[in-house]
Amino acid sequence: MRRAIELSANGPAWGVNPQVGCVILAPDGRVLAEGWHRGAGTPHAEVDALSRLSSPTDARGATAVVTLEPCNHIGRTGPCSAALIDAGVAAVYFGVSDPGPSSAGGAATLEAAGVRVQGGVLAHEVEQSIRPWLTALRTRRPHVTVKWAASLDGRAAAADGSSQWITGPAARADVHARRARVDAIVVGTGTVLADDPTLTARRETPLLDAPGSAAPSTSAGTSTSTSTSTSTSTSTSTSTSTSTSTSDSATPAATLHAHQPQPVVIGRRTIDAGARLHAHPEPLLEYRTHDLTAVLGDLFERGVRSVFVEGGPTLASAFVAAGLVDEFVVYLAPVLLGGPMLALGDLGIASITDARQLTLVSAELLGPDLRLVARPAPA
Ligand code: AOF
Ligand code: ZN
Repeated sequence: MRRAIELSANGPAWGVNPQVGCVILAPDGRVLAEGWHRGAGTPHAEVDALSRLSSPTDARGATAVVTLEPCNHIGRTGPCSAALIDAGVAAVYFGVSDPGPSSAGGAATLEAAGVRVQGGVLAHEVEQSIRPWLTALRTRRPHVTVKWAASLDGRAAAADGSSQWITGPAARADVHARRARVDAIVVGTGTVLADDPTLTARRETPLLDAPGSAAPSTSAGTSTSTSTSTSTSTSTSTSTSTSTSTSDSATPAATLHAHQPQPVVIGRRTIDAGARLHAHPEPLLEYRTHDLTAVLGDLFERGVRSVFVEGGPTLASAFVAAGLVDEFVVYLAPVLLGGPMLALGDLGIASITDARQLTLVSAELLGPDLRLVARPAPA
C-alpha cells in the first residue's frame, strides 16, 4: 500500500478525479504490475496496472492493492470492480472507501464475485494523501485553503495599503507550487482593485536566489492574454466580457507551471468598476454575491474540488466566519508593520472564549520567513 500511495502521487493533485495508485502482486508476493491514474478521462489506476501486465493471464489468482476502493460505476471509464473480476484477480486490498454516491459499492461487487476483499489498509496515510479530494466529495463543496502573508505582528499591509513582497522568494515559490495543486484561486474584488494580482502558478528560477547572481535581464513577461469571463448560474452572475492585458513583468525569470488554476472573483466591485485580473490563462469566474456557501456549491457542480483563497482580509474572514475553511497556510516575515492592517478582518469574536481553535500541523522556515499550516481543531 505504501508503494501504491507513492504511485498515486504521480497523477495530478488538482482536477475532478482523485490521485489513485495500484500494485498487482503474484501469489508469491512478486510485483507483476503497477499503475496510477493520470487525470479525468484516462484509465483508473486498477485498469492502468492491469494493462501493464506482461500477459493478461498473469492477473489470475493475483492480488490487487489499490489506494481507493475500486469503483463500481460507468463514468468516464468503466467499472474497475468488473475489470478486476474479469481479469481473474483473487484478492483486493484497498485503503479508503469511495465517497462517491454513484461510484461506491465496488467492494461488495467484488465480494459477491468471490474475490477476497479487505478495506482500511493504511487508511490514515491514504486519507492524508488525498485529503482535499475526500473533503470535497464528503462535503459536496471544494476543499478550502486560506492563505495570507503577514508581518510578524500579523499585519498584511502597511498604512498606505502597500503589501507586495512582504515575504521572500522561497515563500513566494511555495505559494506558486501550492497554486499549481489546486483547481481555482479565489479573490475578492477589493484585492483585484488594490493589487491587480496575476494569480498564476509560476516557478521562480533558482538563479533569483543564488548569492551574487544578477536576476536575468530577459523579459518573459510580455505575452498578451485575452480572456473571456464565463457566466455562472443566473443567481450568481450575469457577466460575460472580454479583456486584454499584459502579463506581470515583475518576475522576469518565472516559468509557468503546466497546470494553471482557474481564477474566481467574488463580489460586485470588479465587474462594476471594470477591473480585471490580468494574465490569467483560464476563463475567469465572477460571482456577484457574498453567499460563500452558494459559490462553493456552484464551483463543486463545475468540477472544482479544491480552492486557494488569496482574497485579502475581508474575504478571508468571511470564509472563517462561515466555517468554510479546511486549512490555513500563513507566511510570516520577520518584519514589523504595526498599525491596523490586519491579515484577517473582524470575525465578530467578542470574548477570548469564542476564539476559533486551530491545530498547528507544521511550522517551517522558508528562507528568512516562517510558513505555518493549521487546520480547524476537531470539535
Ligand atoms: C479515478 N481514478 O484510479 C479511480 C477512481 O469519471 P470517472 O469514470 O473517471 O470516475 C471517477 C470516480 O471513480 C472517482 O470519483 C472515484 O470515485 C472513482 N475511482 N477515479 O479517477 C482512479 N480508482
Ligand atoms: Zn475505477
